[in-house]
Amino acid sequence: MFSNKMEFKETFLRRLEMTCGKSFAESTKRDQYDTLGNMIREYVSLNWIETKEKNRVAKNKQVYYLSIEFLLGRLLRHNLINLKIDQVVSEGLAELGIHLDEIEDVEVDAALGNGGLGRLAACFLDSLASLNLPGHGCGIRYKHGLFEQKIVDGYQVELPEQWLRHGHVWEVRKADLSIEVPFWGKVEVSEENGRMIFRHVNAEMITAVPYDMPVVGYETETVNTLRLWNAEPSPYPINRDIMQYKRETESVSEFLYPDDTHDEGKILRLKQQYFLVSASIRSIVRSYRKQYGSLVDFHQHISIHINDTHPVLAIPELMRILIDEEQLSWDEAWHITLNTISYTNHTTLAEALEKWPIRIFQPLLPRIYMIVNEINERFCKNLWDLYPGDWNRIEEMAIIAHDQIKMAHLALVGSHSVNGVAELHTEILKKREMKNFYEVYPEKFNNKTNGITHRRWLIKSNPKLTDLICDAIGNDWIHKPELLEKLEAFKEDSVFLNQMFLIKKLNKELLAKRIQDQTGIVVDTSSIFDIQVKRLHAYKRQLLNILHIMHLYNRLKEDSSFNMYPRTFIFGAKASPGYYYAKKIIKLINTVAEKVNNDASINGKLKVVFLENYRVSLAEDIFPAADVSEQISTASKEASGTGNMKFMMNGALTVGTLDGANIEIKDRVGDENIFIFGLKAEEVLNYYQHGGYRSMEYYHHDKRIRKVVDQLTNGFFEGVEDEFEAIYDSLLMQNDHYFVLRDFASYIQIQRDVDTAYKNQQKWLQMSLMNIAKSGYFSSDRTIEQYAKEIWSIKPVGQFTTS
Ligand code: GL9
Repeated sequence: MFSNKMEFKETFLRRLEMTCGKSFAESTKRDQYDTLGNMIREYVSLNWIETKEKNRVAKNKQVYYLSIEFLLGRLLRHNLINLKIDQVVSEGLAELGIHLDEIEDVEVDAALGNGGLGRLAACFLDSLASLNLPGHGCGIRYKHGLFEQKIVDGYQVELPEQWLRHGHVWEVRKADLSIEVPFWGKVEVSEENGRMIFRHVNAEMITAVPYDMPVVGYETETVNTLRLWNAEPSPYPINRDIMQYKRETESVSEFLYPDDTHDEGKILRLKQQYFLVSASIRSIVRSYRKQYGSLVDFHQHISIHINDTHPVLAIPELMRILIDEEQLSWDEAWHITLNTISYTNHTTLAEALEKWPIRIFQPLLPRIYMIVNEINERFCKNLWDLYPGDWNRIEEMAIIAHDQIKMAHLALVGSHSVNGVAELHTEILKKREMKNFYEVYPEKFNNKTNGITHRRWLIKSNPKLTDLICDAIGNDWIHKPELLEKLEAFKEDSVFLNQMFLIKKLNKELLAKRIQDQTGIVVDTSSIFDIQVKRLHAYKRQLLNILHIMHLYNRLKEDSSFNMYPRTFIFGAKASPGYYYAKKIIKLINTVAEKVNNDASINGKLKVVFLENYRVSLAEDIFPAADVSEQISTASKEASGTGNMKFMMNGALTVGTLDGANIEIKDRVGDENIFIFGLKAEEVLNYYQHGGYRSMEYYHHDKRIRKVVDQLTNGFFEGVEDEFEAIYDSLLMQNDHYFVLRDFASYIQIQRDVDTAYKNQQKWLQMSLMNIAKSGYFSSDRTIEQYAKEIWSIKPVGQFTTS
């Protein structure tokens, strides 16, 4: 399409006129973005076709990653970088008087996910393609992704997100590959030639239309596929009010995670799950049959991974196809299914464990229910053989009990591999949460510590640091991120350290500008940028952070000689719309910010910023500018965390508890390059099990705690005296479930250590360097290589690197 800058410019201008019907001079930024995006998508289409063909001819085993969320963010620059044409394009555009940054800003984030779990899926796709592995994503094309957050008067307000309003240049609609997904109706059972026949009749069909997106690998010809399903009416609905049918149908792919606290919402959520699973598996089976005919060796050529339990109906759906359509026996079908499916658990929080009442499940998915029931009965029989008479254990482990279907149990029984997402998390699954299952199936359990793609989170988001690294150690680390360790050799190199300092400073200036544009707050770029960005949740303890800020403010007010290095505390967080307590924390952060930022008497030593609408594209500006990374969850609660890795890779130092992947970060950088505080997981779990914690004692015995807790309700924040009662109550009346007060003193202390450490600039930069140097392990390339080898048994497709 183009092989140099001249050709690029010519093609771009011609395409712009042809597709927009305007002259270049008349064109808008959006016209330019659309033109460029379409050009790039077409640029990869040959390799896209080629990749599919290569896989088919070589009969490579393929993996399909089923996920209800893919938090992709923007794709233009990411694709340009992976194709290694970002420079040609940006120079070509510059000669036309266009800044690539401005065009990039036209692109709305594809926010088809809530947080860590969805972003992990997006990082995995990038690593699969970049490692030439035959792996594809399957998800839902939500019309509205994660809500847009506005902060109004300190409160979160949610607006529907509209990423498709102007179309999406990266997708290709493939209506001819649509699949009909059946709901409701009933199952007629008959016998023919000695075989049971199951017919799902009177079903209401929803058409799943695939939209394919190319997933471009870095510096390789591999282009994998992300297939997102759109729900549309089937052509001929019978006996239905057409408008109502259309509305009901389209609602299946309308919103990411609709409210599931009511039965109505529940039905929709379950519909989404089966819709994703059925469309994906049937399209996999369709192309498999085309190539191989019979399904008896399916598991030899196909691996299906379920990202948490949301797609767990993949198990009964595959059973259904193998038994009802392929006419295999139960045992044959079970063998294939078990060996095809693998499962990742992403949390041990009880409220996240999915359970479906039979009264909802059975009428909506009658045949699938029968199969789940049979899986359960066979499983319970096996348990009976293993633990004769142990009713309690069997009841606890059953897939169906007390009129509910437990999705995690189905996943544990119906897959050959179950993994946690960090070492501690996997240990907690084995020793506690899934102890009974670990006893029955020890061989299924394994750990795969999460990772992040260094291509987006370092190369794309921090180009200056990337250049510095390349100048120092060459480019090999891009393909083998563990080679970042070579940076250790620069620990005593003051020129190098000074360059790191200058780059951090520049990145802080960029963020400061953004903060000022967005909030009007002016921040001091020589202050410590101390950042906590993640979903808002009680267990993540943004509350601990803000109470500590209140404490610092009190110290500054009480004692004019209190010596602290100036700090800018930055927050970004969305609260689930129905999560009352989390929303109160957002209001508290904004209330503290208002008070602190407007108090001239503290000489700007303390600033608090809440950045609204935290999302992937904003995150890309935040991580490179951080000095301190807040990873302060109650130990045992954060399964892994991935923001912790993004901060580390950009040279921020972690203030963290021994939770999730923080532990593995500490193991790699060493105790001297991280700030660890607070209760350990064992201690937290012992408190939960045996009691012994009384938050009130900490309140009474530590006047620093008493002061900040009292300030929540004593009029310290004028005009909002009643606002924070729920927070006050959670800390004292409800005995502080997340140990905020228990960890408070140790948090104050570690933050003093941070203050001291930062004052020694050379030392700080060395610590920062060690974090970057040790971050290679946390590339999702390492994670994906482990999945590929240890779970999926897939191999790279013939290496055909272009350069
Ligand atoms: C999560 C865990 O809470 C995180 O600790 C983990 O890093 C990610 C990815 O494995 O998964 N599980 C989970 O349900 N979410 C996670 O972030 N939640 C969201 O994605 C909103």
